[in-house]
Amino acid sequence: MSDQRKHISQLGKDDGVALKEAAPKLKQPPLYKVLLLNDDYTPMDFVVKVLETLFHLSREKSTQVMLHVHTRGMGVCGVYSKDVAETKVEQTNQYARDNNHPLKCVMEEA
Ligand code: TYC
Repeated sequence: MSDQRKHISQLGKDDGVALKEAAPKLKQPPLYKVLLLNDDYTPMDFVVKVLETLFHLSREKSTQVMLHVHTRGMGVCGVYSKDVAETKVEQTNQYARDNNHPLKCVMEEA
């Protein structure tokens, strides 16, 4: 019998071999921390404005995050999906460049 004929004769038959169903691969998409880096030149009030306008933090929380970055070297502005994090980083770095400040924003997987 040809190979093709054998396949056709098997159609719809149960040969007694139990096939375990593959476990569903349902991982949550990764989240990303958006981080501000400290530098010696960007004015504190500019950093606070960035946090208020681009990250929608209150004045109090923005001041707290800015001071954390100032004293510790870096700090988290927020945690987002990859697309949103990429946009926040780009907006922040562009806004800093437009205003001639060396402020840098980066992202890392949470
Ligand atoms: N270190 C800056 C200063 O003394 C202030 C600053 C804070 C800069 C946070 C960047 O991400 C930053 N003017």
